[in-house]
Amino acid sequence: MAATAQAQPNIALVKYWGKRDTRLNLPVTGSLSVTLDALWTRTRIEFDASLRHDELRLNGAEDPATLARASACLDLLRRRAGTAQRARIDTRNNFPTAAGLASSASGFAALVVAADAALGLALDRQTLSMLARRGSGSAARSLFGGFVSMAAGQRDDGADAVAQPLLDAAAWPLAVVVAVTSDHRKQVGSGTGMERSRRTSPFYPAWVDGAAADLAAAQRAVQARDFAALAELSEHNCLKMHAVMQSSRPPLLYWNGATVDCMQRIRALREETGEQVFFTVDAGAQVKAVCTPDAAPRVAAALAELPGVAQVLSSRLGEGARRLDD
Ligand code: 2P0
Repeated sequence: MAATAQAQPNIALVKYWGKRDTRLNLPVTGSLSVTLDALWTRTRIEFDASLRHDELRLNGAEDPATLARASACLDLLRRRAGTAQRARIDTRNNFPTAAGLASSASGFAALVVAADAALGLALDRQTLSMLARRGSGSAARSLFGGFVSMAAGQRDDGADAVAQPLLDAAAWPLAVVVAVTSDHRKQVGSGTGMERSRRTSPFYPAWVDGAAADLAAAQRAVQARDFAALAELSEHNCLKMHAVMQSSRPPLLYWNGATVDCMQRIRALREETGEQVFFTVDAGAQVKAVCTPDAAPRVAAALAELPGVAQVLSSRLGEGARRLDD
């Protein structure tokens, strides 16, 4: 009744920002992401009949908010296994938690894979993706490696709101350089922020209207391995999402000065020195530069020298969530 799993965060190039059902965590729009390799969450779970409550340690410390979300997700797996046993969860990230580096994506993907193994359920990947989505919308994508497509789905029960693999990491081995400009927890979480944008941003309807076309164009760019097309589309989609965030009331301004400096530097590297690189930014101040592997050391050096950049992390694209030996 114990198992360990590892999952890596994913970075969305076509973003998810808005839910059509907050209880089932159903997205309004589809999304497209790349799964990383070097950043990971490792989670060990042990079901124990003597426990009265679930217990969770995140990087060695108790974390009541994460425990509540993890328990709710585990209930879905317990129901399928026909057990009420509580679990001891030990989860670790090798990168800053909840600072816009998608720790909830890798966290819930690792949790469902570990729980599935510990309970002997042997669920298929689509079902695991659906269960991870209930924990965190973006986690559905971390079940798969390389380039991943997430459907908005049409069903009210969410059975078709799942991710699927689009292209293997080996088929287009890009790199991602992350410029960490803040390691503080973000002030407004994604779920709260999305609801605020849906209710208050005058740009939200336009965001939803354009999403399907952005997703289709990004899928074509990935299939054709067309870097320039993917770069243009990804930066457009990212800035459009931030326009929705910033026009919400009260505003969601996740950037700091260094975030903007990184975006400008990345554009200059591409437009003035011809590097194959583009940026994307999520609900946090970190900047992710997607580039060719040969460009990665130069991109990392250029970002590291900017004031306000505390740390630069480099990663290749990686595999989906998987079980580890205990
Ligand atoms: C994404 N983000 O597509 C977008 C872009 C942040 C900005 O998915 O409420 O933590 O748990 O479903 O998955 C972050 O949102 O939100 C996210 P919930 P989640 O990656």
